[in-house]
Amino acid sequence: MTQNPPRAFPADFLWGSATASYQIEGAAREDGRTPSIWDTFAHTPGKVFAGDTGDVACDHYHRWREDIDLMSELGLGAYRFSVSWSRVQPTGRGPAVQRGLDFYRQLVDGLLEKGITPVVTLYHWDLPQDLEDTGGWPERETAERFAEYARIVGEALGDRVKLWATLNEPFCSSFLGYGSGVHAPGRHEPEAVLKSAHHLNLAHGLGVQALRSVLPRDAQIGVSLNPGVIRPRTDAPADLDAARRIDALHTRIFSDPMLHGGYPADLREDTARVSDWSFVRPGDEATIHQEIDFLGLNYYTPTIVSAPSGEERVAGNDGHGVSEYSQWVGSEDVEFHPAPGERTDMGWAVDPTGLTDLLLRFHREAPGVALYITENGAAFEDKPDASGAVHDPERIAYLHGHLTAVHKAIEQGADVRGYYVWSLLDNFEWAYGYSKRFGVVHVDFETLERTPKSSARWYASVAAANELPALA
Ligand code: GBH
Repeated sequence: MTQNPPRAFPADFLWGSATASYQIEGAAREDGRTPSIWDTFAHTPGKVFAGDTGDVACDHYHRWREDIDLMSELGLGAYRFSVSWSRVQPTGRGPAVQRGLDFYRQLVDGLLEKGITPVVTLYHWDLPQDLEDTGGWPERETAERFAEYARIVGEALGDRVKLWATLNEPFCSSFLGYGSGVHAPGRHEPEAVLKSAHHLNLAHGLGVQALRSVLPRDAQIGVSLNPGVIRPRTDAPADLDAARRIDALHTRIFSDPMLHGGYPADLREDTARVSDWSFVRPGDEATIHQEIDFLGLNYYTPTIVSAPSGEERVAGNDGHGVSEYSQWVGSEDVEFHPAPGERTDMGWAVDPTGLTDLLLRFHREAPGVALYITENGAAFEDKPDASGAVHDPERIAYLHGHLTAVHKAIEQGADVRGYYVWSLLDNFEWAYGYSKRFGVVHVDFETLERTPKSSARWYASVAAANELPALA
């Protein structure tokens, strides 16, 4: 058996962990916070597994000091978290709530005291319900409100936070929120998928402008996307075409306007019977096309597609729950196939080669833009043993494989500056509630006790060495 040689990472590589506000904070009705679309959705019977909600979640809102101590003990150098819009600006409009901003200020100060670099994501899916009530992301006004919110948070934290991302995975907000409906707000409106994608893009562009206007010059501004790694099942032209269509919907609908200044022509053609795209106004594509300092990439598993074959298909399974509605507007007949290989508890195939491919794609497409893996990780059924310890060798193997894949991309020239494991804590896994555990730290959802899993110790040792060991 050949052993992998140890692999060193670049100096200054950031080793971090990531979370999102609705998934960990709880305190849903405290200090002036109003409901977001996820509060409404989770409290709607039948939408989330077992009726779980984020009302308490990991109670991070009250236990943030303990969580910072955990990161510090593990020696994690960076922490990516998101801000709850409705905690800071309760109706999504108008003046900010000081207590909301204070929470994030304290958190940031606590991180900085321990030498942990904070990375703020402004929007990780929890739109203030009031903004959904006036139409949500399919309405242009929502993008304008986002820019105002971005400025508020930028002004409040700009003296301390150097890394800023506008959105997390706009694909999920639009395609899963307004298409398949497995995410909040749970709507099924084909044209709204495209409109919301456009307004999320616009929110990004306007948000970058707003941040630039209030942040110091050395602030690094970017976005986290979850581009699909779409693979055709065969080399047959019809399968290649299916892959092209899904790549346009999953990835290029965001990355093309953000990085290259315009929507792909093939996407407009593929969706012509759903929309004439008249919601794109002159100048919008230029607004979306802001210079960014980094591109955050979230990766979990590749997607295998084919042209319609008449075989049984994995209908509407978006990897976050099964819906009878397809989110693939204009390409509803494309078939999705399980990727080969070992699977995580989400049913997602473990395939690190997709991560190397993804990094190299954007290394080529966005030369000069720093890359971060802003999420990567796996769900497994982790349980404490009799002694209370949690052993998760599958997660260690997953992380080892994917960090090897990151290193491969770096060797081939990709400018990867950091990696954030998803997630620091087991948390509210959206439509799956608390049934899926992505944390490197185990959370007992009865007692809220945190226990680092063996993967947390392993990851800490990699971070400390700045080098990937051979897998024992
Ligand atoms: C991320 O979403 C989230 O940012 C994070 O909050 C979440 O907890 C974490 O991952 C784990 O789920 O079938 O082609 O429609 C990842 C969501 C799941 C979206 C897989 C794309 C398959 C795409 N992704 N899904 S498709």
